[in-house]
Amino acid sequence: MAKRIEYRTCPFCEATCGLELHLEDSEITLVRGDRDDVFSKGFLCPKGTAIGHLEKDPDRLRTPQIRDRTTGEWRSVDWPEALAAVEKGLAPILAEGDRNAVGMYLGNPSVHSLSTLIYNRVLILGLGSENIYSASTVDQVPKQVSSGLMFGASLTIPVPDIDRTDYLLILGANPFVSNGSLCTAPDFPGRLRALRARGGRFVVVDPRRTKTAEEADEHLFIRPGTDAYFLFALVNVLFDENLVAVGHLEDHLVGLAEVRELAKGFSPDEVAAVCGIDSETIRRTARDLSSAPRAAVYARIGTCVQEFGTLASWLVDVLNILTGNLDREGGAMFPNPAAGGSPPAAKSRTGRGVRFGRRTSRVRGCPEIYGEFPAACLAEEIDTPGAGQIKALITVAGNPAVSTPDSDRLEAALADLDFMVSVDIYRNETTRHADVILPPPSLLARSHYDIAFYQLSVRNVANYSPALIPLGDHEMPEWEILVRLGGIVSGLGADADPYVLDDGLINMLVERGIQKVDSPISELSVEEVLGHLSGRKGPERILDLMLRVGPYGDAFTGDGRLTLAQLEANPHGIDFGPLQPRIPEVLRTPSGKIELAPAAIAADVARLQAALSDQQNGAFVLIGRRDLRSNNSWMHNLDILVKGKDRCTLQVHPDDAQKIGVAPGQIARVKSKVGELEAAVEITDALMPGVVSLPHGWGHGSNRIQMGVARERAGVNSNILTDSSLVDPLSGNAVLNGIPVEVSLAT
Ligand SMILES: Nc1nc2c(c(=O)[nH]1)N[C@H]1C(S)=C(S)[C@@H](COP(=O)(O)OP(=O)(O)OC[C@H]3O[C@@H](n4cnc5c(=O)[nH]c(N)nc54)[C@H](O)[C@@H]3O)O[C@H]1N2
Ligand SMILES: Nc1nc2c(c(=O)[nH]1)N[C@H]1C(S)=C(S)[C@@H](COP(=O)(O)OP(=O)(O)OC[C@H]3O[C@@H](n4cnc5c(=O)[nH]c(N)nc54)[C@H](O)[C@@H]3O)O[C@H]1N2
Ligand code: SF4
Ligand SMILES: [Mo]
Repeated sequence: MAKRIEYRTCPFCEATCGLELHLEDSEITLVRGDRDDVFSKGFLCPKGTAIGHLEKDPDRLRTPQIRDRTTGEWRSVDWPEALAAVEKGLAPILAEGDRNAVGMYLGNPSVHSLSTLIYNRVLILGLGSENIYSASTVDQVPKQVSSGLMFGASLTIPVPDIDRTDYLLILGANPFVSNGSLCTAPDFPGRLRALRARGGRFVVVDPRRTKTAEEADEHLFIRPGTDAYFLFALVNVLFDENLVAVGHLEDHLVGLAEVRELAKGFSPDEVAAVCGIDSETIRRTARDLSSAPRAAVYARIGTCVQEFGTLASWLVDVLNILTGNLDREGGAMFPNPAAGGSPPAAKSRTGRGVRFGRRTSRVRGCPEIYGEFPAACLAEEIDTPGAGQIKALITVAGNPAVSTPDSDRLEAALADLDFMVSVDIYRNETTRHADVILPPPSLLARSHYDIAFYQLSVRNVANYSPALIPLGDHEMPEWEILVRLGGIVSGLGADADPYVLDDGLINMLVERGIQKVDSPISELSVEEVLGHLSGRKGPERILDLMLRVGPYGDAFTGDGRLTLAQLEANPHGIDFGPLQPRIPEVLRTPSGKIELAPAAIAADVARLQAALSDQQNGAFVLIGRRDLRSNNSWMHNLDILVKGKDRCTLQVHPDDAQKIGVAPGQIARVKSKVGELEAAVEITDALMPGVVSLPHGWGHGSNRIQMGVARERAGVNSNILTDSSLVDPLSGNAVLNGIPVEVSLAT
């Protein structure tokens, strides 16, 4: 193998940048942005550059680990021993007859991996438990709920067409740092600068003057958690000033009159004080939005992890629709991904829409959303005795002990489980509670294709990265780990042949693919399709199927349209061009139209209205923040990313610092309803007065973790302060921003 250059899509965030990797045997010697990547064109960020450091990190687990419950000691074991231990731990619990006794938590990186995206489903099916949790409910699920109700499917989410728009209103997102979310756009900063360079404008609404806000044409400070009021007021102005112009959407929507009615109680004058944005600015923003030739409203996590997350997410698209900007160039558009998207609807153009609450969580009665319960309910489902209690947990690529609200309670609950197994690359705050940790192989030994994020992409592109190095001696492919776990939980046993199970899976998928309404392969037999797919196994075989039945696929005709082999021949990716209008073919609602005022959402407006009068001022509220060199909780063990000055600081506005009596560098005590912690103070006028900010994902102080670098720069876990009893009722999403806190000088 020796020295060579290979190309790979970076899996660390949603931007899908192309990396140019210089390899010497299995070692990365240099990382650059791939200038020929059809989408990222050479852009990369410090996290992408750090891939070599992650590969080399001595703390990254390379062999399965077992913890001795009496001594607390960990030892490396081989795969048969590890899997036997998992079987021994889970089998008796499942044998008692309650599938719900085993819960599962799926973390964020599992959406960034081809293997986990496909095979987590297999594991969930095999497990048959209702206790499924994921990072979605500390993140974007409000957007999935509002989009599901409006457009008919959970990932039918419009993305701002930032490359062609003239005006972008951004709320609760900091893409100069995060590189974008629910909007896959490598070099998001460059794209926003290009927007300004061509004479367009962008406006940022955020309680903090972020890097994105600094580069914007205008920044509006907003009180945390009040976006739904602000957005409703914009809607109110559009109706009030006769600026509603749905244009080409006219025949494709229902509920316009209801929205007009719902917005009546939210005039700029009524909401200005609560939002901290004066009413004239609100009116002007509504006019700017409506008069821009092409405009889009884009909102992200700041508008989701709050009490009115679904309402805010819904209002964003209401605005895109009322200004006629949905589904048109330069507005907010629906991608048409090469794999995994919604194919054009059948002729009737109606769908089943989405349904929630088919069951409710045992302790709190939270409705199921897209097959999951809120992560905010996980601790209580473990620590509350009774029938249906979670006794064992499987985690895949997640660190809920740091990432979900009321961490102290969850950590205590994890410590109390009868059995826990984690598929993870580190022994961290969560996985230290496991009995067995099963590590996936080196990233370079895994193939990659971003099934999830091309569904949310500002261009239709496809890029596949093959495995670049062979599996190491003690490594097991990530998909095989999951299939083996599936074998265990479904009673087939740890020794069930994963390749046989995988053959069963592809058979089922092919059968379904053939039977689908309007299937492009309805004329083929299962055997014929399997024949075309032979030569591949595991995730690659399934990906090939998905690509070939997708909108650009060859449908096994060999006519030159898309196959996995083609992507293999194009290591810089294939560009299918800018987004195209997709209404009505993309709609899956029961009416076949855009549901502008879904009943569940309309019913929640009363709660928003009621809260308008009891908004209290005075207390401090806590928000989070991200840093370019962090990735939630798990990249803090790479020295290259964490070196330099302390980033886990409590940011305080100068006026507030004076009130509290704290100076830069002093330690402040921060106390919420559920917890308290201490953090060093950083004083900055980038914050709105009354708002303090602490990043999430830190708190690596435990000597039971095996992350030497992270432990030295432990920081504090901000989710000790967040309250798991607070969720957005429509989506079950946790409230992680706008947390009332008391701040004082630590004594
Ligand atoms: N207060 C507050 N809390 C937040 C947020 C916030 O803004 N504020 N943000 C929320 C958001 S958006 C998210 S997405 C969640 C994230 O929540 P989680 O997904 O629970 O946490 P991560 O920190 O992403 O942890 C990822 C885990 O995956 C492991 N891992 C990394 N790569 C791999 C891999 O290739 N395979 C496997 N099997 N494991 C791997 C890591 O070691 C780590 O244990 O945090 C949320 N929590
Ligand atoms: N460098 C880096 N990149 C990342 C991650 C990371 O940890 N580090 N995490 C990845 C993940 S998992 C995700 S989900 C994405 C998230 O990507 P983004 O959504 O862009 O996330 P943030 O950078 O946290 O920006 C959220 C903004 O919301 C603001 N905010 C807080 N409360 C409110 C509010 O009530 N209203 C409004 N309008 N704004 C509010 C915050 O001040 C912050 O600036 O980033 C991804 N990319
Ligand atoms: S922006 Fe995201 S995808 Fe691009 S290099 Fe950085 S972490 Fe990787
Ligand atoms: Mo996230």
